[in-house]
Amino acid sequence: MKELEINIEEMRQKQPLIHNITNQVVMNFTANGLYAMGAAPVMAHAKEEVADMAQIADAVVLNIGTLTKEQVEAMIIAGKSANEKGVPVVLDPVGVGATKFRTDSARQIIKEVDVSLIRGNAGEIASLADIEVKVRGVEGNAALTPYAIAKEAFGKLNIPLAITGEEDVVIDKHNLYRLRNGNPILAKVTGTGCLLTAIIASFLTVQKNPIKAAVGAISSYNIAAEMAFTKSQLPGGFQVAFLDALYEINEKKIRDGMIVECEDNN
Ligand code: ATP
Ligand code: TZP
Ligand code: MG
Ligand code: MG
Repeated sequence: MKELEINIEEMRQKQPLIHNITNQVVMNFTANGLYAMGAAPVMAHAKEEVADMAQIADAVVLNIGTLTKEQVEAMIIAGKSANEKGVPVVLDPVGVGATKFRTDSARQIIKEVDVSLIRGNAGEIASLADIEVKVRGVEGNAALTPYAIAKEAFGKLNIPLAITGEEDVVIDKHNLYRLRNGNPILAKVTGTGCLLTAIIASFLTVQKNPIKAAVGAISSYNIAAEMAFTKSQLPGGFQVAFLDALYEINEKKIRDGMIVECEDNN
């Protein structure tokens, strides 16, 4: 495989401003995680200001975790405004498949906004693409493998995808990557998926190819999680150690630790 671009140092150099319209559960963790990684967060949700904020940001994150009708409207305003200026937009379809409102809202967003990449768990991505699965709350439980879901969902949505879980699968029309870093404790700390989506957005500000940005971001993130787990194996301590590891992760540690396979997708 050709040497992968990681882009973490360019991202830190740029200190990109990431405009997050995100859920109430993860706002503080997302802001701290972006700072630790080297980006700068701003949370702005009001319909009156999101168009302006999206245009001064380097990337926009739309996360429907605690959505309301007004917030979905704000996301569409922000997304369209970002599109006008070529600012990349990343979607986290939290809980899609659990309720009709979530599914309809996420589908409306991708219809109206040009989204660079969608990051979700297998159940969410499958539900978004109308592949039959059960989603319980914000956790997916799909019978198909993430690999199979990635192929089928990309075929239907035609938007670059990052499906995370024990194995992460990242796909666009040319390539499919399988990534095998991380630690299961990540699923016991709320917001680790949401923060990852925001970190992918920060990598997209320096790497225009969405799936290359996602591969660099996911590997950086999951190797930081492996480092943190050596410091604390309990959810509370892990959360703190993880923020520290995001601050300490570097290109050498990522290249030494990353487990990745790439194949053609055609
Ligand atoms: P869920 O609500 O199902 O937990 P999520 O949106 O929080 O979904 P995850 O799929 O849990 O997102 O992904 C968050 C991070 O945790 C990713 O970096 C992913 O690679 C990692 N991760 C999740 N489960 C595991 C696992 N079993 N082993 C290793 N890493 C994991
Ligand atoms: N409920 C609504 S949003 C949210 C919960 C628990 C946070 C989900 O975070 P993540 O990153 O998908 O685990
Ligand atoms: Mg989670
Ligand atoms: Mg999630």
